[in-house]
Amino acid sequence: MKALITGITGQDGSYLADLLLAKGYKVFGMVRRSSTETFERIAHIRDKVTLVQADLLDSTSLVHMLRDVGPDEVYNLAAQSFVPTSWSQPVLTGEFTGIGALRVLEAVREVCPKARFYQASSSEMYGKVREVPQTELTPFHPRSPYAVAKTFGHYITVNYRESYDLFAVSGILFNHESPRRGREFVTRKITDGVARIKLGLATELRLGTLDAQRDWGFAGDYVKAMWAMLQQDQPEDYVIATGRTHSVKEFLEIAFDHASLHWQDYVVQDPQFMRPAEVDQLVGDATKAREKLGWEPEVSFENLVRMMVDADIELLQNQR
Ligand code: NDP
Ligand code: GDR
Repeated sequence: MKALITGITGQDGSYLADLLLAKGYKVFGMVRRSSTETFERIAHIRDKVTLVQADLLDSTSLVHMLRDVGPDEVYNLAAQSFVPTSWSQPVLTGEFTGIGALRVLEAVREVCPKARFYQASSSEMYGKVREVPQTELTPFHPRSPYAVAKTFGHYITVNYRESYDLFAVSGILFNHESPRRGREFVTRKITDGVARIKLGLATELRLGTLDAQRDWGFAGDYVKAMWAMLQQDQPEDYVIATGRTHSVKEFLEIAFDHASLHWQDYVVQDPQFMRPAEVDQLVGDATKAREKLGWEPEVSFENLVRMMVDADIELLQNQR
């Protein structure tokens, strides 16, 4: 089996590549041209995957890539994925995160319509939530240009499935984190901050709202659900979540406590990290995934936080 992953250099792409290699897939990864390589997260599997240059903005490059690879499965994980950047670069976010998904779907329809397609949709689409917890049937109310773009990506996936009979599915994933998470996202920002403070490299940690709540899981668990969705008889959409919600404050408490520190001594609230619009209480109901995919999250919230703190301390110690 051949799988193509867009966004292989990102958090999820790297975990998905690990999973698919372990299952015996030949793994191809789409990478965009850059003056410096961004292959840190796939350094450990660099000789096991084949990288192909293409860009979400360039339809021709996507068509050529699919012709060269001839994939059985396509996972579209590439996107501008940071919510605050979507306010400062809304058009670019729409192009990458929204229309980018359409370009990949169009290329699949033209080149390899029998390939199975996965779209990385997001709980951010629920935004100003209509019900708690959220299911596959909960209406969307996106609250950022990122979420609006993801909502387009979601519906265009559903539309291509219904219009062209593609095996196209959308995974509505709630936040998932790991030691490979980008450092600007709040979880990694905190665990990196704890590690810096613990090792005497920083004296404070500047954050936005501490009352925000999220349904946080472990990325390594979530990529298993992506794969499982493409192994079903019928293409359907699934919510993937833990069903539990925690505040930024709770994350801080566990992370600092794990390093024997008190967060109140170091955390400073800074208006520059506040958002023009926040989402409400995001908490997912993954009953369908549990029943149909047999999927369950394995890493608890507490263990996720501790895993990330340990990894960041180790990383910084090794750099000394
Ligand atoms: P990351 O930000 O870590 O990775 C994004 C990837 O997209 C990178 O590989 C990046 O490449 C690539 N990319 C961005 N723009 C382009 C482009 N124009 N052409 C080609 N590649 C591009 O995201 P995650 O791994 O966390 O998330 C994966 C997907 O899942 C994203 O679509 C995200 O929006 C979505 N999602 C994530 C959730 C989460 O909690 N992590 C939850 C729900 C959805 P480069 O290395 O060159 O920058
Ligand atoms: P999110 O993740 O917006 O949920 O999107 P992020 O970690 O950026 O924010 C989570 C919450 O924490 C609050 N917060 C801060 N956030 C950041 N980044 N930096 C801070 O200093 C800070 N202080 C408080 C935020 O206000 C927010 O409420 C992630 C991305 O991976 C998306 O691509 C994905 O679709 C969703 O998760 C599900």
